[in-house]
Amino acid sequence: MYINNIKSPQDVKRLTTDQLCVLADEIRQALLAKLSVHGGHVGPNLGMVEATIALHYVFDSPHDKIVYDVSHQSYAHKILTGRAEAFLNPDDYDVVSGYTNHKESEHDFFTVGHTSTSVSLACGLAKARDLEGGQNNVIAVIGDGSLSGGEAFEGLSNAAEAGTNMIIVVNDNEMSIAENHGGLYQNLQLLRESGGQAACNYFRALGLDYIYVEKGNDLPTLITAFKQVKDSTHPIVVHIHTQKGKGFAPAERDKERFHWSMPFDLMTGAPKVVDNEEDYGELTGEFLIDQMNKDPKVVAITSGTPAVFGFSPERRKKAGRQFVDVGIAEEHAVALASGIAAGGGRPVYGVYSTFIQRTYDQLSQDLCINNNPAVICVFAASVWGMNDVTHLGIFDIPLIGNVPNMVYLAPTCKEEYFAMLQWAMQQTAHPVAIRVPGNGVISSSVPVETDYGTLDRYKVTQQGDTVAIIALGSFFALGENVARRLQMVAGITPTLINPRYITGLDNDLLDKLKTTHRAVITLEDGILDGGFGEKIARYYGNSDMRVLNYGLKKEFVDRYNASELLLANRLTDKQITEDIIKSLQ
Ligand SMILES: Cc1ncc(C[n+]2csc(CCOP(=O)(O)OP(=O)(O)O)c2C)c(N)n1
Repeated sequence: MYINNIKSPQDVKRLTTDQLCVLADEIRQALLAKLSVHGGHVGPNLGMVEATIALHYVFDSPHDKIVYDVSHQSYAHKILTGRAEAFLNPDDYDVVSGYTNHKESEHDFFTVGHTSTSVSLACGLAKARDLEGGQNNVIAVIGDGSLSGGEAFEGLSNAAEAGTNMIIVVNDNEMSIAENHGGLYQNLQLLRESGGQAACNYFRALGLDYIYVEKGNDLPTLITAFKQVKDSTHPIVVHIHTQKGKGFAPAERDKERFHWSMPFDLMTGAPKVVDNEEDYGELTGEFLIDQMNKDPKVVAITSGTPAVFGFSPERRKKAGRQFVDVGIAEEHAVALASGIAAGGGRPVYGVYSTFIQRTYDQLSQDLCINNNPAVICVFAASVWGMNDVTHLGIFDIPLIGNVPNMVYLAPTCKEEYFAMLQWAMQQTAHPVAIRVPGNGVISSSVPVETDYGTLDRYKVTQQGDTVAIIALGSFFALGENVARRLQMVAGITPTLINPRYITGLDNDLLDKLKTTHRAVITLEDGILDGGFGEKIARYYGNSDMRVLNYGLKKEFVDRYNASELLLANRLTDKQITEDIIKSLQ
């Protein structure tokens, strides 16, 4: 086994081409063995095995610097740069992250997980090298899907002007997570079909040099191509045509399903665990298809992640032109939604909390200054969302909640979520974002309102005294538990409040609490700084009311255990109750 002897890229360089081909097979087997029990990005990594070996064979990492876009395709890179054990030894599977990680290896230059940034980051490394008079190669690897993000264009355009060494490997496997969308893909197709010879060439039009490699999974061909561009004195694109999921038939067949997968059966590809629990993505997709049938002006928008709100290939087909995938273009999606709303349409943009981080200016400028009634459903916005440091969903409250005119709602259960969504889609007075609960689908028989048009009215769900618990969205259930425990332990019947509106204060209610309550507790499923609870604390600043704010610390946590993180932030009902009792003494 060659794979066992690869401790660094130097060991790759010692192998013959035939041996490298065997190494590619071994890497593929190791990836499949790990991913089938651990889960992870299957298709992107299987397709990049040969290109990664060829890169490390030809270039001299870390002197030459390879920057991976998203870096979800960097598993083979990890294997070749001293981290093979994390793919060979089940006990070590979690020693490495699923993305490049600057803390993990000198061969990883950035910790990233969002798309379309590699060319910009590499431009920066190249600029720093040039300022220092360095001689190394800088290589950006970027997928065809990630080219649809605006930042990729910005990077390419800037790279074209740099005039020094910069190699951009475009890994074209003809897929984003789902199928690609956008005019750019006609040109990539033309380039593939013409063997890179077509006169109309996106990259050349920007001023970049260009070569095409049809056999993107053929090691000798890749080695020849990379040798050709090594030490280039100008920016050059190497467009390689690869196969997503290469070498595993189920992943070659169903590329979308195997972009990222939970553990699966190695023979059939079937998932090992079938999750039959309701989820908000599926429910939202179903709801929106129904709304589309009733109203031809309803449009669902995604930026390259259709599954986030249940738009499976079947639902996309059903929705027809009432569904738009803009590519991985979050900024455009927000502005597009604003435009559709301005034109009288009823847009609903479904997006993960972590990816809407890109769009602060579009939210503010394109959407909210213009006060257009677009609707945004924000998913995985929770401590129980994705837990990679690059994909955290705990920063959206300060981001979205502080833009004037925005109405950011936090439903606490399924019934409230759909009532809010229905209202948001019918009204024309406000841009509305909805923080889809992150604590699983909870059904409640408590009646919910259908009209949320009188803004910032909080709902008192239990009237008590002394202590008021204002429990936002997915933390409402935690608030209920604290209320019960406080009753049990201290005999206090607290007032329990579902604030519903993240973006505003219910001044009347907060004032009323002053007469019969000594402490107000706020709970939010996100970072505290700039968040919801701080607004309440500020409101009571000039009063005798004690305010305890509960939420997460502002920090970049990585691959955390949610229960442990909650405990570390004193976010269990027991800890909170203890604090309340102490503060009343
Ligand atoms: C800003 C941002 N939006 C969405 C995503 C989710 N996402 C991860 S990979 C991916 C598709 C990337 O496609 P491509 O660049 O072609 O790489 P491939 O997986 O096909 O190798 C998407 C949409 C992301 N990581 N970052």
